[in-house]
Amino acid sequence: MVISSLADSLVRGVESVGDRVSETLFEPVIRLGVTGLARSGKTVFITSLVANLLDRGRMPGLAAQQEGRINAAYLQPQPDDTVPRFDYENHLAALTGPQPHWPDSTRAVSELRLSFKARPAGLLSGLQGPRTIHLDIVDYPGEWLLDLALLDKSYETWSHETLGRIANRAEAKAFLTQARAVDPAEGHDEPTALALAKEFASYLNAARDAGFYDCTPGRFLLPGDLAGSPVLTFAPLPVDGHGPRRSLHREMARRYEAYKSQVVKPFFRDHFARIDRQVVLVDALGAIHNGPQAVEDMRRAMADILSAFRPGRNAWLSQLLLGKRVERILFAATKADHLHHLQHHRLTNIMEALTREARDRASFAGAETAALSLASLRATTEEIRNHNGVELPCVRGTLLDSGKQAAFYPGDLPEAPSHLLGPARNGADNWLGEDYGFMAFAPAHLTLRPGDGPPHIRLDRAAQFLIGDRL
Ligand SMILES: Nc1nc2c(ncn2[C@@H]2O[C@H](COP(=O)(O)OP(=O)(O)OP(=O)(O)O)[C@@H](O)[C@H]2O)c(=O)[nH]1
Ligand SMILES: [Mg+2]
Repeated sequence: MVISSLADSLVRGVESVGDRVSETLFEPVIRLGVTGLARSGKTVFITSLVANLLDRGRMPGLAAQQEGRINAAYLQPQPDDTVPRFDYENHLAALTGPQPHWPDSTRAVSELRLSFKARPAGLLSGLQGPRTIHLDIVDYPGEWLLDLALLDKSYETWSHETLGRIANRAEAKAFLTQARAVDPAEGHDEPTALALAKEFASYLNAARDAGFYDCTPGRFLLPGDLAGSPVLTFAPLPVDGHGPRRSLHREMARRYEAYKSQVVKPFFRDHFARIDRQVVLVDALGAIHNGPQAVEDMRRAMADILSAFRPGRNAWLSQLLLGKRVERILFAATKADHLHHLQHHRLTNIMEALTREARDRASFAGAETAALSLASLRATTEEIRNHNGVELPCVRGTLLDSGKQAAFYPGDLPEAPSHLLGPARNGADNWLGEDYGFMAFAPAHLTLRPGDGPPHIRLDRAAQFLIGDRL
């Protein structure tokens, strides 16, 4: 343990000296991390952000653009040769082609480099020519951040906590029955271990689909080329003490440790430790639609995610980061085009309240944080409809399942966020007096003018907060 953290910090030290030299002498690099739980809108966000940074006609909120300082923006080969490239062209073609559709779900880390030629702001502007600034965007699943909590826990503690937390979940029933039927002190045999791991993975998938956020170990959901390998063939078991040699218990504990050192740590070392700016995408409207429990879950997930950015609590991560920290974190509620703009400030208020609570809960100090609501790709138009003498602010779009046009009123979000967050915290089963609908819209047909990116809501403000000060 001591040796590995020393080695890690050495590598990190050498890297950061290199980073610093190239940053000050040559071309500055901003590494922007984009994360969020499954289906929160990461792929659409990155695609539309890049398209709108290349063609900036709809980015008035980006100061460097407004001040006419960006001479050019273009895609370049990314710096990391072993990380898959973010499939920008295909995702953009899906969203803006003749038959617009949402891109497929993506299940791995990926990266894209966008470079700017921009003149510096202020006094230097007239004196210096344009500089090149690189923006490396890294897309990774939010579940991988939640894995950080495993590093502090032994297999026994993790088993105990996990089994306690999932005891009453319908999705976990089959797994729990199977886990109770084995004796962890018995000798290890591979078919038993495999069967347990498989059932646990299907529980995690069902839990994620049901809207639970605490679906770790994260790699069980996105195994990629680790599928079937021993680091993903373990599960929590009702264990006591340390278990006899060669027992199922010992072997499970060994694999859990291997997962930590060979899956979790490399992710933090290779990707996370180099991020300067971070956006956390949250499907807040989806959670509100799913009810108070889902909102409470989302609040906890935000706090847990934030605690990964406050490495003080984790000795290994603090060593790795050596005082370097993410400078800005944006929590963004996605898919705001499901609401008429009259309600947008209410969604933003809810995000702000959630972010504040997450900061308090993680007793977070460090990075600058902000919250806003946005739509990466605006799929609706607005209209006011009269319903029984009441004017309802609606949105209109093409329904995803039937392809028909429909107007939709999602419900009246409260002016005070506490009217939602209070019941959520107090364990209410449903919202009193109000139902919040959710409708899946297809992306709209677009005819883009030259120089314009795809239509969005507040993507320019998100970009200004995340990178505006460095352009
Ligand atoms: N109306 C609307 N829907 C959106 C927007 N962004 C995302 N969506 C919806 O959310 C879904 C998920 O978006 P993705 O960008 O694929 O989400 P993701 O986080 O990359 O999802 P995974 O790769 O599965 O983790 C899309 O298929 C759309 O249905 C938006 O700006 N407006
Ligand atoms: Mg994706």
